[in-house]
Amino acid sequence: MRLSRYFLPTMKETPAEAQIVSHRLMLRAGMVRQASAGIYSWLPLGFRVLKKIEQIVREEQDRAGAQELLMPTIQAADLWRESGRYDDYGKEMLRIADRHGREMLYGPTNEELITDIFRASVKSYRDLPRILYHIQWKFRDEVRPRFGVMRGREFLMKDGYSFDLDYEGARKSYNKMFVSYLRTYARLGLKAIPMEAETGPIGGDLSHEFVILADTGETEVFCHHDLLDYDVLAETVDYDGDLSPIVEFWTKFYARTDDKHEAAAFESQVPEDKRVQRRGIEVGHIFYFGDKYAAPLGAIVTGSDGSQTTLHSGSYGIGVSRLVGGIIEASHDDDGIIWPEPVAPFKVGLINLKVGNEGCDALCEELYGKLSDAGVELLYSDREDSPGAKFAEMDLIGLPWQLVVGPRGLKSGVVELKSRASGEREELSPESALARLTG
Ligand code: 5CA
Repeated sequence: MRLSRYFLPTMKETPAEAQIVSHRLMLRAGMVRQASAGIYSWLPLGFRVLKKIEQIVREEQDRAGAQELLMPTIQAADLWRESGRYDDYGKEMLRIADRHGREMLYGPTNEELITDIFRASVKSYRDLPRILYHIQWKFRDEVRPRFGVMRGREFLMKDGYSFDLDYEGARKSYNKMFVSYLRTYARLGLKAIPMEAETGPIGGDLSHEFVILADTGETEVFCHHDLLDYDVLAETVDYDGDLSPIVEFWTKFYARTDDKHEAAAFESQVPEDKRVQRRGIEVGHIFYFGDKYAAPLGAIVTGSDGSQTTLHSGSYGIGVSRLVGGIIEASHDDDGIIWPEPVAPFKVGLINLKVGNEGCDALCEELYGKLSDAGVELLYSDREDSPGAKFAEMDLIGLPWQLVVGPRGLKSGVVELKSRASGEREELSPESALARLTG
């Protein structure tokens, strides 16, 4: 993509309304624009990141055996009356009437709707277990939407739902999601720690929040430092095997959010030099809630012995749009964003320091063509701005690699390759730079 044609409305000034760094950088880097309080438009650069995150989430859900579907954003109030949550949800639920005066709502979550789909079509234990998920916009009329996409009113969530015949089966599904979440966040370049947590309006008695550490996080968290040192992706996972050892490993350490924290237990279970007390961002939350929805909605199947059994379920959420802000909170410097490569909107920023110089233009065109042909996603800074402005813009939008072509290097046959994360610069021949970026 050529910058001269790209819609990238970056801002030099720091927007006054943004209180935290990720919100400031998302506005400055032209990733989002506020449409109204807690509701955002995703501009091309931000949308690319959102899609990358979504795709990694999808791949790890699929790998764990979950199946994607798509449920609507608008739901019927009557279904929520069956579970009793229509009244319980209070003002956080956006309630709408259609032209016939029928009560509808913009879904804050989907336990009722998925249970409705399930009860209508699944009648036998033979059709179990199943884990279904979708990636869909939610609306919660938060009292205090803030911090940009971190606490929005409209936000993108991956929400998955498991259906099993009994507790043992449900526990296996829970473990699959637990392990797949560890992998998902690791692939996003994050260290997310599963923590014992309250279940809130979703309900149930078994629940973990996945939290990344960040000073701007809304929750206070307490955990054992060893949880931060573990390399999740080092081992391959067999989702058909017994996952309980992995879950037991992660849950044997003290890790709790402030709602569940007990100072005495923390001090007795964690040696002083291993105690981590920080703020964190909740990037996912998983719940086992048994028959909380299946019972009132009548999601019943015939068991192998012919008996009628109510389904056991859990739900599993990932804050996809919140993750965009969360990743920036975890990965930035004074100059801007530092995207982990798997979620970067483009891998390379190609910088032509002297647009109009024949040699620079020709080499840039060649590199642009070859990198594009090799499938490398790149943004070509081809406008007649000053070198300083070009570098500042590239640092702000945080692409992992900057490939710099200038008249001085051209004379000695070299280009410069800069890593945004380490700041290291290297002079290379154009061929070696190409090999590096395509290899
Ligand atoms: N039905 C369950 C799981 S599928 C559920 O709704 N869980 S939740 O309420 O914990 O939300 C799941 C995730 O969505 C949270 O962990 C968080 O990362 C994200 N999330 C929740 N509220 C917001 C919000 N207002 N803005 C952005 N992300 C949010």
